[in-house]
Amino acid sequence: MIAIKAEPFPFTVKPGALALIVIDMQRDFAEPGGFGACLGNDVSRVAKIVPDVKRLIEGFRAAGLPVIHTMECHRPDLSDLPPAKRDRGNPSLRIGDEGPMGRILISGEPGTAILPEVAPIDGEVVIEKPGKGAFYATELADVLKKGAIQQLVFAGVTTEVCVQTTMREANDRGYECLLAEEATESYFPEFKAAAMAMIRAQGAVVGWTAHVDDILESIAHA
Ligand code: C5J
Repeated sequence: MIAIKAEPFPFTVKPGALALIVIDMQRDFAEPGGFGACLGNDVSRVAKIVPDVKRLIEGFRAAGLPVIHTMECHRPDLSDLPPAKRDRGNPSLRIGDEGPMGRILISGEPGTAILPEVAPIDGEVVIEKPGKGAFYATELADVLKKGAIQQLVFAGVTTEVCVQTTMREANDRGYECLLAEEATESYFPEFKAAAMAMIRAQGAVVGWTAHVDDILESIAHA
């Protein structure tokens, strides 16, 4: 039996049932001129986790375990962008507007792409999602069912928005969820800390948290 050292207690790995899901590691959230920066955020915080996300991905690939990537993005005609999402807040550029890396958060645009260091390789599933959660209006549930996946390790950004939303959706659907601490980030350190604490509270009410080194050490034997 393989168990990952985790909080609030060890995460027992089910053979053949574990996958990594990397949430929204896109240029639009990590680079100046993208959506994250247009909202006034310090995007260098996201860029800093790239090496840890990369080694987690490489560990899953080396162990022969599936890696799934998500991208927050919308159709060019904006038909999947509710006005309530487009009009929210006061960004310098809104979703769909032309920016320095192409149209903000639009499928196929340069800025919407996953960062090259953590980009998918041939055979890996990429889920394009119009919402914060990766189950809403996507094929993710079918992909997981087809792969007999029951457990998900989470990485990516941002911890308290798209990562936490997807973890909660997955938890309600019966998946066991583990968040990789150094491989996730928020624009707000206090929100990351709060999300980590909320997830593992009350005996793992949403899931577990663990260090990247401990996950890699365990999956090398999975
Ligand atoms: C946000 C995300 N924060 N990927 N998206 O708007 O977390």
